[in-house]
Amino acid sequence: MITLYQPQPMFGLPSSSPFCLKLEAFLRWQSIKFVNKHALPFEGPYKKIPFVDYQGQRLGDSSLIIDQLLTDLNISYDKHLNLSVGHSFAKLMEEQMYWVMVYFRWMDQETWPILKKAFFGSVPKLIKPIIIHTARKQAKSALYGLGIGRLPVDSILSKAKIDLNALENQLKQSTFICGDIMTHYDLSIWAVLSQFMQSNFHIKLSDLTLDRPVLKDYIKRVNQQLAPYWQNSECTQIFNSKHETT
Ligand SMILES: N[C@@H](CCC(=O)N[C@@H](CS)C(=O)NCC(=O)O)C(=O)O
Repeated sequence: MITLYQPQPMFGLPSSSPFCLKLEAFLRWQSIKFVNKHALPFEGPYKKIPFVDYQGQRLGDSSLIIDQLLTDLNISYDKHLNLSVGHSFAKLMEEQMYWVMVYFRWMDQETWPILKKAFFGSVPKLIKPIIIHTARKQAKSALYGLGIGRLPVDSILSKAKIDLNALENQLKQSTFICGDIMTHYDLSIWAVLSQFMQSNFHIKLSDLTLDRPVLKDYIKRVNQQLAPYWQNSECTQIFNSKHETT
């Protein structure tokens, strides 16, 4: 039995972290037995969420955990699938688009108060200002280090638009990112897109996806694949076939 550590559901999604959402989706989809425990990043081995207890060890990093499970459970994909394409787009979403999402959650004056309340609302009053100040400073410094934090907003958005165009063009050619069968790479992509296309936390990035039927249909296809594994759980409205993407 695996213990999956992640924060509580938020913003109309099972997780406001794409990495947690992806890992939970993977465990469910592969019918791997697990229990959810609420935790914060500083408790994890790399001071990030998600992390798991698995076979007596505490492991961090969602991709490393999934790779370990793929090996241990002998899960392999059909040779006709283009796994390199899946890997590349999953990384584009997790290493690039994720940070654009972080920027528009943490640095935008309109969204920051919403995020602050949601993330830090339950922190004790006495330490709340310092915790909030430190967390935002860390986000700002990470974004500056990556370069995104140095760009004007319009440039961040136009770069994100090019990335979404590339994803959309690829998905015009196949049902899922590697071909006709869903892989864990789809879970990476879906989990990031969900943060601004299926969440009730609207950020500027969400506006870029308004007129993108290819991405919307793709999200619905992944939702459909996952829906049977996500019953009797919290925040499952996205798996309802009537749920509308942004
Ligand atoms: N590569 C890691 C990324 C995990 C990650 O960045 N998690 C974020 C939440 S979405 C986090 O814990 N951030 C807290 C921090 O950086 O201090 C993975 O795949 O698990």
